[in-house]
Amino acid sequence: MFCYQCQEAAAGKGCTVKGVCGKTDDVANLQDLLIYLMKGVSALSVRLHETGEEMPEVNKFITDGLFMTITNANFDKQRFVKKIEKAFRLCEKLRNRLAELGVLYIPNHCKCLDWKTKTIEKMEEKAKLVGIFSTQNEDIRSLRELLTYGIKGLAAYAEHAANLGYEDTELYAFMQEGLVATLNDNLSGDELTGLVLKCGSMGVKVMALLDKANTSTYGNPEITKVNIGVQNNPAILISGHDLRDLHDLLEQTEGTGVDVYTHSEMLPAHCYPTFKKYSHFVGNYGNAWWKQTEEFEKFNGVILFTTNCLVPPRSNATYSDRVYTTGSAGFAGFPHIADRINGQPKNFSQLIEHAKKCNAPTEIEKGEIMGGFAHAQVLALADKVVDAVKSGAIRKFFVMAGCDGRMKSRDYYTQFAEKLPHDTVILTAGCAKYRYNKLPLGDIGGIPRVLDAGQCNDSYSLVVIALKLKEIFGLNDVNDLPIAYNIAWYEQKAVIVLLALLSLGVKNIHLGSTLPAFLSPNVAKVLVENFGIAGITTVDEDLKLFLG
Ligand code: FSO
Ligand code: SF4
Repeated sequence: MFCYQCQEAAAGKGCTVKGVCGKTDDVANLQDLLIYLMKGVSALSVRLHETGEEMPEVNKFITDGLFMTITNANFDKQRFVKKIEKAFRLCEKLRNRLAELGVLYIPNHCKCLDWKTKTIEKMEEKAKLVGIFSTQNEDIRSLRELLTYGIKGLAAYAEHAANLGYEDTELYAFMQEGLVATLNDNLSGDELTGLVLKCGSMGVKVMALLDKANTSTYGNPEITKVNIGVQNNPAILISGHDLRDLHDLLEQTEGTGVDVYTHSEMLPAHCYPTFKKYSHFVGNYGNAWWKQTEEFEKFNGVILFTTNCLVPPRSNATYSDRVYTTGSAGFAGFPHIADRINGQPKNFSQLIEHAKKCNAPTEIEKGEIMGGFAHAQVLALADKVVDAVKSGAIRKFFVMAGCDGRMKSRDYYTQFAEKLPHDTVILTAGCAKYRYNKLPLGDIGGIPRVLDAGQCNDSYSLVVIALKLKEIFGLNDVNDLPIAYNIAWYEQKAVIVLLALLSLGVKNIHLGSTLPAFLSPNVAKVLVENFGIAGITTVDEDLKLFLG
């Protein structure tokens, strides 16, 4: 195996024996094979689009297949085998339809279109030949992978929006065209860079679509204090990002005596008006994803993963028989709740019956944290915020959105937040917030010093806020605002968020805790020269730099 798609890539280079994330060699290879086959399916599908037709089944397959290969989403070998078999069937179906339409020539014809097998052994053999190193040139490889990872992030957000009935065929078309572009040996580095930037603008589109899906369905997030203690009922802990799954679960647990808590990235759900109505939706349990192995032991109840970040349980874990997955998430041995059929709710009855037999959660902390500062809520407070900036009460905003991770070096973000001067405000989104959202950082004239917009996809909210402030202050350039960007990344959804910010012209973003291993020195140089992207150093040095 070779994988370097996330921030934890072994030794800052890539995982070769087993993923630091826990992904095994065979699963990593099958993920490579699936990506390879999805390029073939996409080549056929793009050709079909040219005739004015499309197959919704293919859009769903590509979106879901990409999402399943994101870091920490799916570790279940059998699910990848099934997906690979589905790729063969879809190739067949697309070829037949194209033949009916008289289309025989497929540009960028991928060798994967000529390869097929029925055995897992042959899949495993083939997988070893189609990984990242099948592109020889280091810079082209880097750009192809950067594009692929951006598209994976895009797919994740598109899937959440689609689950709520919001779709945009342009996004599906771009995912497929982007995958096909990675097969094209005639594309120059500049052309691939152009596609990477286009991927960023698609990122803005998908986040806007998901924002519309979430807020039209569940209302605009409101300032909310979220309980982090526990109650006495047995409970289900829901993790991941999918709000439709949460909604189905809340509906089905109502009146059963089973409480529902959020974990990690599901925390912001408490701020949506629709979800606030459920009295058994009682709070958030624990912290960012990587603390789950410790926290799930104490939760005592049933755990449901709707997406990443799933950490394989230790061999002596006591909670392994209480975990379920659904959607793109998967882990061999954890029961998987099937997809919804024709938009009908998923069936969570198995989890609910299981939860009833469990003990109530053990309290690990007490108190409340505040959230709900998505764009509508912040813009409702715009006058207050603008006055605070004009009077000098707020000197600078720090966008510290992104992801958390288990590396010790991530303490940087806690210390950075602690050492920020009292006339600064942190704008956050994503699980990065857990590094400082429980610190007593206070407020500035009633404006909390940590404004949490929500999940990583709600970084879109931060963009809306920045653009509105630019307008209010009559500036021509978003980079003239008193906003600094000190972003923490971990996996591929953070890649699409970063590309989206670049496509909006945001410059001088600092990215940590380390720069991506998949950036070749030349590609990194392009990002530094054109966008001022930089890494992080020490808290004190960076504070000096940011505060000028
Ligand atoms: Fe975090 Fe995981 Fe939301 Fe990611 S829980 S790391 S960028 O999946 O998606 O922020
Ligand atoms: Fe390594 Fe990250 Fe790939 Fe997992 S996803 S194998 S940790 S680079």
